[in-house]
Amino acid sequence: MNLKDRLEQLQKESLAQIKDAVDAKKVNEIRVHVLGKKGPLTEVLRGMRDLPAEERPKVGSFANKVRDEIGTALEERRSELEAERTAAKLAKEKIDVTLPGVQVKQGQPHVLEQVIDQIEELFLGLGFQVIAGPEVEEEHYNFEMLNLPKDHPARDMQDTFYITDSILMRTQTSPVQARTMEKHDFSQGPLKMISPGKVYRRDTDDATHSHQFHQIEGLVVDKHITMADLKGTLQLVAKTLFGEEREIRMRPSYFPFTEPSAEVDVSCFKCGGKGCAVCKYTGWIETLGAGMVHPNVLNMAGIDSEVYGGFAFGLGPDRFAMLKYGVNDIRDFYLNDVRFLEQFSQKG
Ligand code: 2NL
Repeated sequence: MNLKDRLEQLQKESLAQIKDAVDAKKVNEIRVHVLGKKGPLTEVLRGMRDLPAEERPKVGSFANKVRDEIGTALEERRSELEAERTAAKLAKEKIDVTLPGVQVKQGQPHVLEQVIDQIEELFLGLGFQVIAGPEVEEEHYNFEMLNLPKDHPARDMQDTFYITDSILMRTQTSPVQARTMEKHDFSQGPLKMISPGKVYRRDTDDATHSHQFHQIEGLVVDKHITMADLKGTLQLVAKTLFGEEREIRMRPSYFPFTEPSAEVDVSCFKCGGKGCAVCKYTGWIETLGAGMVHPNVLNMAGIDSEVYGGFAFGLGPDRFAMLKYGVNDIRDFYLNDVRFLEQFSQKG
């Protein structure tokens, strides 16, 4: 076969191979094989040495043409394959922007926080301060200052988490009031405060007891404070939390830090007072403890009980929330199972 025929054959074979190449790697293999130093084209060109001088330019120029055509075909196939690859990749990566997105769960304040917030709002509106204090407290502020002397049964080791002989987990939020009374300057106006927060009792947890729960205590101290002020304030608490139609009644009771003391009942929000399972067929639900601040408590805080008087009350947000939402196990508030908590979502 003469050189020209060999070149034509090489051209035909190469172009066919290039057309059939399935990927860039194959295209490159063909390039290296056909155009490379040890490839057939180089070999054919080397054979030109043996041609008569007058034929060399013709065959040489044909050889160049064949090489250029193969080079162009290689480049075209390469870019064609690359375009195919890009198209396939884009088709695979296509996203459907009309698909629904991943649901982001919307949280909300814990149900107890919601109840506490509502009470805080009410009292802020009445010009009370909201004051927090330490949960690890001195025995002195938790007990002595509240007229609970050393031998008082409420101070029993059995009921209180003691940390040392004189440091404990507060059993009520009243030490915050005791600390505030000590510091209060009556030339600046009356003392009006609530103290919401966590309290601790050495109790075995069950449906109605938790070793840690919440309390909100309120305290007003000024000249000429009467039990009517107390009753009006508690009336407002009952209506705010349980509805405008609610009434309250006060029954005599005993607390070491108030005298006189009262248990406060709210007319049943479920039956309106006619009697039902919620109020145990009495028409009333016990919700608060309250009273006029004991003179000893005022005097111990450095306030002259001959001049100043006050009222105080304590309520349990846990109990309020249980009543309001029909929760019958206090532990549900502290297990933090989202399926329970998300039932108290505030959104529409
Ligand atoms: C209840 C009873 C009460 C108080 C708390 C108080 C605080 C000071 C002075 C006088 Cl500094 N009293 N707090 C008064 C009466 C009752 O709580 O049953 N709470 C759930």
